[in-house]
Amino acid sequence: MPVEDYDDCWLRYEPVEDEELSNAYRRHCTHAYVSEGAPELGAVREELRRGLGGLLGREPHLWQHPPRSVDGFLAIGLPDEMRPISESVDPDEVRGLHDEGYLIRSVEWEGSDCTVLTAPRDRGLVYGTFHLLRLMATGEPIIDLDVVEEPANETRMINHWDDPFRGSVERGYAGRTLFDWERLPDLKERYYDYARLLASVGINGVSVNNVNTKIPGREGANEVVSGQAGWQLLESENLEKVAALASVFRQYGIKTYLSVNYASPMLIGGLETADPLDPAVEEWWAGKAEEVYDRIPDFGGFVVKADSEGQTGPYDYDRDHAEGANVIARALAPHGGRVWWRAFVYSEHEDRAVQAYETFEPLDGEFHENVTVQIKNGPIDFQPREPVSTLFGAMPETAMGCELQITGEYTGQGVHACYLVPQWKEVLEFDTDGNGSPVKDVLGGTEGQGIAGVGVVGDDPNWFGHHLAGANLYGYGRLCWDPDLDSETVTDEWIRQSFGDDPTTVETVSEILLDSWEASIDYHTGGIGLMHMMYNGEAALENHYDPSPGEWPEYHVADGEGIGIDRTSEGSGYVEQYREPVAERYASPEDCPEELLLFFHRLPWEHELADGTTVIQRLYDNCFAGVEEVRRLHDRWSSLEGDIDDRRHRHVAERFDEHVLQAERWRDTLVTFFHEHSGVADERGRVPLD
Ligand code: GCW
Repeated sequence: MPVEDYDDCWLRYEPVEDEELSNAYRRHCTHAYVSEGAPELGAVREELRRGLGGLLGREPHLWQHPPRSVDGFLAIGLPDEMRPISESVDPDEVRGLHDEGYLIRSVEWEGSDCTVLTAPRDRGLVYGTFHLLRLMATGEPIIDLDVVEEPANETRMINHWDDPFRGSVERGYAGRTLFDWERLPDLKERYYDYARLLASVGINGVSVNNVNTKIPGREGANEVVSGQAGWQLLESENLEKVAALASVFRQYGIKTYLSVNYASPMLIGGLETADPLDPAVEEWWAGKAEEVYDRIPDFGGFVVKADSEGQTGPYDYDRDHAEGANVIARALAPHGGRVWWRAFVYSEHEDRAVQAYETFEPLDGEFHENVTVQIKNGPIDFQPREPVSTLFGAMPETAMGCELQITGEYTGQGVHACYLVPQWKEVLEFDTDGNGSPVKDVLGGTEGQGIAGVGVVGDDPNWFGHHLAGANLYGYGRLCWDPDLDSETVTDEWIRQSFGDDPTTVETVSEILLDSWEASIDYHTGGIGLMHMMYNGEAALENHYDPSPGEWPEYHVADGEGIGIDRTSEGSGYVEQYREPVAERYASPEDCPEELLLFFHRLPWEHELADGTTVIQRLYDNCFAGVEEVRRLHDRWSSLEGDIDDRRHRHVAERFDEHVLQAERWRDTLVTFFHEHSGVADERGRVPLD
């Protein structure tokens, strides 16, 4: 296997400096009795060696039977696999846990302190092992443990937008794709380390290729590199490559998924049509599913982007999305597979926001049981802040998935520090009916539901393009597992495992992360509901990175009168898609949360907000405040020089330099744009700019 040099991220397992703590850890973890058999147990052993080897300076002694002559030991296995567990923990309690749950309990067994780690299934042992090592890596005690953990979401998936063969990653800011599709099925060590990172935060699914399986209008363009495109991963000769990756992920309890092109029956099967109601198409999908499961028995299923941004779909045959998805679902059902059908469909409606609901809500109950409708958190497209999609809570008869974006397409693209955990908390806590039905409960605990996050890794040595962006993948996984975790806890865990437990470092990095999102909203949007004002030109690197409000009049309708979109019943009517009393609150300019005001309302520039400030003045103030905040975070990071290793400190410091300049650029472009339309000067004399 080719050796690559890359970071360990939060799995650094730095030596425990506190002597008393490390002695306590050694007492309990120097000896480990780990059961045999399942591939996951290989992952458990490997992680114990690496984790305890790093934290305690020596690898554990792995036994094949209970060690008798020791003070303390770990017993890791399924309830009835070993006596230290079956005699200490009620097997029914363990079997009663969620399939992916686990239990860690301190017990006494035949005179020894035994830390039991057990679970109903092997992959629970993987998650439990990472939990135990996380406790030690964050300096937590491991005596008197009584941990019982179960995931809130069934599916906790990463959607890669990697273009196989081409090697690029759409909206990726961390180098090229991690997966070397030319060399696969040959494996790389880095694939295992990626699986470790994902499993350590409870991720249990990965779709390995871009949902844009065929670059529309550039037929042949992406074939330039090697004559193959994303949709061709479903071709027989490429399935062994997918199977090889699946064999790595399997060891860490992660299922592999593929993004497929809806016209695959034509592109791969040579059929004349991909009409979902055509028997030959039905047969083709069934045959293809058979072939995939022959090679990958635990394959997760297919992710489909259809009738969206140039990707073909059932509309080509005047079929609806349920008919479109169901033919693939029927093919996967015998194998336990699932279709993740994306609801990111918009085109003809003048208000893009209303379309997904109008398209999918009427189809509630029409999708087969093994179809999950995958819905972006907001009605537009991963903007710094959006209202939550009206579809959540509107399709009780349909399995739902929430799609979040871990890569920062609209929040600074791997250059700006922008921590998205607070955004995701806001989405998951959003009460869909004002009566205690938060999104997290709409999604949680139901077969086939869950969360899919657009991936962030690439082959950069730091994996993420920005060291602080690693916190987004970490936080994403932790929130998928337990959306009740608070942002501060998740942030603290990541910092301690990534940078150590120096109090100043922990406090400062936490502050930088937790304050970065609101700053990003302010300089990218003005902070009161505007969005989608970015450059959308051909230059890929600037695309969605630079400001260009003039390009998108339909997203703000700024003119001499005012700004904002009337989405009330007088306007596009989007607000009526929410249930009462949410709809009523958003429909009133007085009651609508200020941070979303101009998304729901069109207001005069001089409209007075609750504190008497006008809309225009608030826009100016927020844009300037956003830049001030970035400068402050920049200085906070500089103050850590010497506390964090030079390599990472300099890496982040350089990006903060660019971050300040780019934030200023957004501010200056937006305030000039607002001034040109409003003709209203800034009360503080900053606009018009000199
Ligand atoms: O976010 C937008 C991006 C596209 C992406 C698309 C989608 C993969 O600009 O790059 O395509 O949405 O979610 O399908």
